[in-house]
Amino acid sequence: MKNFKSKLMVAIGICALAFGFQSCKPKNAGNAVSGDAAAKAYVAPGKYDGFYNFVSGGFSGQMSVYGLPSGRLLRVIPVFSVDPEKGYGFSEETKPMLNTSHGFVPWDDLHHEDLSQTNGVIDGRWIFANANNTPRVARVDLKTFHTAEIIELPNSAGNHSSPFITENTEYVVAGTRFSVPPDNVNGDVPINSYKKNFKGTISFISVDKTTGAMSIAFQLRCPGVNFDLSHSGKLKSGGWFFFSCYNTEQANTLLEVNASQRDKDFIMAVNWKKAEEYVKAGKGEKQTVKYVHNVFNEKTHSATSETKTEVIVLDTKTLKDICYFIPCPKSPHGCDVDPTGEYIVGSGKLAALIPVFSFTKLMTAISNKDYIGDYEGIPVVKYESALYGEVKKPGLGPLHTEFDGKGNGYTTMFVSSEVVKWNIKDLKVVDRQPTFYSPGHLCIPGGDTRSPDPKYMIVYNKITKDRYLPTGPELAQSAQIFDITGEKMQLILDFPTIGEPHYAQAVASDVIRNSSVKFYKLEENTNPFVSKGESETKVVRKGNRVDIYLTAIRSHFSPDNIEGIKMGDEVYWHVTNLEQDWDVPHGFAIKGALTGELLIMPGETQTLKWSPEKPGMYPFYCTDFCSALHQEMSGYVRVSPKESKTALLFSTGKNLAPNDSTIVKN
Ligand code: RUQ
Ligand code: CUA
Repeated sequence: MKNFKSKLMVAIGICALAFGFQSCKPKNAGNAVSGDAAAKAYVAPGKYDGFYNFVSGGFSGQMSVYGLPSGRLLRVIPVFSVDPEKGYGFSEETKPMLNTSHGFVPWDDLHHEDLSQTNGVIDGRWIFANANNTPRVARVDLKTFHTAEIIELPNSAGNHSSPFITENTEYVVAGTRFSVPPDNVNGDVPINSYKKNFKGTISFISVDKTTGAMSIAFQLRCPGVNFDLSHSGKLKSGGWFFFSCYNTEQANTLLEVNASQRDKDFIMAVNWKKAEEYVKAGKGEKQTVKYVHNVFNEKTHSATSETKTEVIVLDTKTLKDICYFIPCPKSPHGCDVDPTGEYIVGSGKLAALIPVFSFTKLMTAISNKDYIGDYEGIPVVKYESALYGEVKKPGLGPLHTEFDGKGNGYTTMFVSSEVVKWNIKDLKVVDRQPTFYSPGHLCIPGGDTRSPDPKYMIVYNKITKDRYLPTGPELAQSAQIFDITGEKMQLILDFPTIGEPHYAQAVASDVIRNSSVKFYKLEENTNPFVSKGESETKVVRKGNRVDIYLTAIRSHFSPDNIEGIKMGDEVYWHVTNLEQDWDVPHGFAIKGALTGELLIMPGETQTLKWSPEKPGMYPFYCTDFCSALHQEMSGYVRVSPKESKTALLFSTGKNLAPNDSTIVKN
């Protein structure tokens, strides 16, 4: 309660400063929608949206895909959390995707996404996402909208400033939010030895140009601060990365007070080309660690999980010319780079202005050694020497900025609940519009790339309050679409989101939709348990392991009568969907199974593990309404006591030989 109060006091304090004790929230939410808004958001039935919007799911651990401007939910992609709807994390083939050095982790907190780029332009191949809690980075393949790969990050905790990519997707970069003792030393130390023992780490994950395969190229060992957000440079600043840092006080308790002491924290500028040179020159230390790398194979339809034991670490204290600190007022959150690569915007959560730094000035300051000192061995550039200028009185609680490529930045104001458009050259506010309420991230298609596609801007709000019909204490979070084709931003639609949205990205639908996979070719299926036709189906017992090779096609399973399963058996249902047509998945569920269902795409094989709990009759059925006779798509499996003599039998379309004593007589 006390904490909440003090937070409130800070907020009210800032409010009072800027607005002379007016209320922070807009007086009356109303609908704030005017004129032709409905027409602008309307996508006629049967018509496609012009954009895909990939929205992080926050504590749902998933990513959702919306159409813009309609706000229609198209898909939820399971990434870091198990998903009983799709069987992700429940099927034997997908379980390894959620393996970590801590074991199987069925959940995470997904905050940020970044679409792959070629020459600074979104290329529609992959989208990367971060797991905040158990540090990982995922790659989702946009041909299939499936999670293709997940890599764990050693020496990290609270993988928040992640994943952000370079202009040609050479690297995905991930900075740790919590500094912690490195993995190869004893972490069993007093918490108040923070200043001595805790370190920050930034990971550079390389991405294979053709396959997208990720691997940790190197890590930077940095001072023990909290890295919050990040963006790569572009064009002239292309070889650089920028990270916002807070808690430069290095507090280890009551951060809301103790990490808000300094007037300025930092943006850390990282010369990654230089870091690359040091790695090539063998300047990195090999550190023994343990992390896991999981890869999904589209031919076997199965994931494999591999444990890695080594990482290369560069020490930024001793290796000069990699990192520089730029002072940035007050607990910066967002760290954004404009499309030209010249301007770097830091958004101090507690600051009453937005500083805009100049890359050119930064370079001059560095070559002139225009420093005010150093912070743990890293030079601190003089604020004024890197500063292009400040946006004055932009609003309260600036968080994130995106760009329209026409010379404007758009910044969300968490405390004053608004989005503010400002001109990058003269730093004057051009327009401000209320949002409902307390916006976090925002997104313009391509808004963090060299070439934005500025038709819409979407704002993702943290608080929904009175925007929707009440649904108990918890309301769906709210996104709002603004038309930004004119000088003034125009609100055109609200839509609810899955989980809590943080960053989101959008791209014109043509960049992705034409390469979308429609179904998997059955002849290319190399899952070891595939059945390529009904003639290949079988039930095989080895000790107490039973493998059931099953097929699904409209509208039956083969086999659909199975007897001879016994108590103590471990049963593996390997279901192959024989369909070779778009949009004909089959589902598979069996009574009492302690997992989810399977949802099997055409041409795919997925496996459900089942250990029956008691003898009896167990129906199984298809869970996806696949044809007029979907309700007929079912079967029975008989489970007998361990010591019974019930023979192993399976069939489709004919009755099994009567199995004697167990026939129920009336
Ligand atoms: S955060 S609301 Cu990206 Cu996790 Cu800023
Ligand atoms: Cu297959 Cu319903």
